[in-house]
Amino acid sequence: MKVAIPDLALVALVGVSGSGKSSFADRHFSRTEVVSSDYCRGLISDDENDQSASQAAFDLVHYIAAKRLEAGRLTVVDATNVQPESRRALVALAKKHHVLSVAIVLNVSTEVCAQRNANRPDRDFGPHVLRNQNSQLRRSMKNLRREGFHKVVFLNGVEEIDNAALVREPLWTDRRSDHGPFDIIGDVHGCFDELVALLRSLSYTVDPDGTGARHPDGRRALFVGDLVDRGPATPAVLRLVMGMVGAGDALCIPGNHEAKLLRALQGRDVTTSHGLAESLTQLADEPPEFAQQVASFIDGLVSHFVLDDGRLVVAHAGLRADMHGRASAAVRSFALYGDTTGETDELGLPERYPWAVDYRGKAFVVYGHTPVPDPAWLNRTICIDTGCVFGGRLTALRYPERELVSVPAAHVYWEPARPVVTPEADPGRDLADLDIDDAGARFRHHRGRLAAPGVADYQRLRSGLDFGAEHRFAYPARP
Ligand SMILES: [Mn+2]
Repeated sequence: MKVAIPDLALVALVGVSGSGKSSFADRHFSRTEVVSSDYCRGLISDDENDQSASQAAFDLVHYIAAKRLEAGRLTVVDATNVQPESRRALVALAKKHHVLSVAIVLNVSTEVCAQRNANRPDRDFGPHVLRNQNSQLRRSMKNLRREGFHKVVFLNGVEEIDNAALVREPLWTDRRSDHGPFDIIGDVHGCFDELVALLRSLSYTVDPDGTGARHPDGRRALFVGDLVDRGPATPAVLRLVMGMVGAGDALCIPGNHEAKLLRALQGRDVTTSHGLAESLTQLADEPPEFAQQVASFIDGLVSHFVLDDGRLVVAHAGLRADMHGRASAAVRSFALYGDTTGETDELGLPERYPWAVDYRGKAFVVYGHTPVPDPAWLNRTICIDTGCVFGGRLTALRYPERELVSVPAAHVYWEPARPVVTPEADPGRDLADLDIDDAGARFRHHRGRLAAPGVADYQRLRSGLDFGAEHRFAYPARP
């Protein structure tokens, strides 16, 4: 039986004493990947069977597992895990470190387990222990999926356990082996003419029917999401991008506008503000199967990509370093919507933390989502949404060259809800809250020059961030 597990995950083995967890772990994982409660009990009390050391042993199991997950290492917890509380702690640990959780149940008859334990002098506990574990396991098996494990695998009987073949699969976000080169394209928002112009200026040949485009040197476009809404030609943009992705000429990640369009196409109840109504109207003029194709295209998009040996991360709204290549609802939410404060401002727009100011990761993070007048590198991050639909420009970042290429918008297709706000116009906000000296020490320009930051840099940053039609950044004082 083939069992696929993600190559970054917290794996909980679940089974009673004598079900063969440790030998299963030995066969399928390296010694350092397995954190065993017995072993940790021994580390603490010099006796792997000293039940009085169990609490301390599990503290240690969780501590080691946490350190491994933090480091991005697959971690297997070899313990009975037949009690809901013990599993709850593991699911929480996986969630905290944004990794997937897998439960592998070794379901072996009590007789076999009792027999195996009888052959081991160190396991001289009474039959009631095994009976208790077994009844806990029976009850557990029904609930595992509801407990929050991403994947639950049942191996029933000795034969199935012995014949299991584990296959490690990379996460969908993991494109580290893909080295590009890429032309990373910012928020298009239905601006088809500008997209075609940008692709041509990047030397792509665009098919006359608008169903594909390719680069003579095999470069690929990489769309940062928000292809749709507000602009005049959302279906045409989708047709071209879907064609390019299908032919291997482009990659695409989703933006918040795709996520909402998908919910609308699925018949869910959504408000049609921020340009969604325009997309739905335009899609209504297309053949019905096109909307279906769009829905399945969006549904298949992965929250973000880690590329080029981990040197490049692309996410619609950016991504904190500790979330790169990870998988959780929080990662997806950050990648699509950014780091929201949970507050809204006087226009009912979400307030956001300027995560890039605090970014200290090694990977370049390229993102869109928050329109800026001029893309600028900040701590190895760059926003390339230059507000085309608001009459700005459509911008691409060529990677690895890190050159910016832009085409101007032909029109103002959508009035921004919020005008450009400069610090002078908003004196109530104290730039000192940004801790300029600290953040500024890492303020780099893309030509590799370490620039001394000045208020001007932050004015540019601020005015850019405040240009967004639906976004506003909060500048909380640092603790
Ligand atoms: Mn967006």
